[in-house]
Amino acid sequence: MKFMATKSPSKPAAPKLAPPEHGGGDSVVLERLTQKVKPPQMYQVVMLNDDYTPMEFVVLVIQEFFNKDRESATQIMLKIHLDGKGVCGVYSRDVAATKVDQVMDAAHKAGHPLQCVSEPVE
Ligand code: TYC
Repeated sequence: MKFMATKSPSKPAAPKLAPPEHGGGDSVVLERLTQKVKPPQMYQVVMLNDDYTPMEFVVLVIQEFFNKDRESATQIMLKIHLDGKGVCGVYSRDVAATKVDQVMDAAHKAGHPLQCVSEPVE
């Protein structure tokens, strides 16, 4: 089973220009409005602890899919091991979903029960 927290995208931003104003003459004034464009919702990829996946496998997965050096990957793995879960990276929704798929696929192929989810960042 795949776990992915999603949120449907919000409506596109309003038009950037106010309607033209006709002042009686030939001229047309295009008034520029303040844009209200919000940055996209970001998603954190959270890896969960279990009792069976080897630590070395988790370190290699974090290095491979989250572009961490061995030192950082080991620290993240140990945090997950001790706290029950840990953030491996923060990405746009599609990239986060791809990372989850890659991790779950690698774990499944290796026969490990490693679980990974993505969730919106507050
Ligand atoms: N708890 C596992 C063990 O002791 C190691 C582990 C760490 C597993 C992180 C999963 O996401 C994980 N072998």
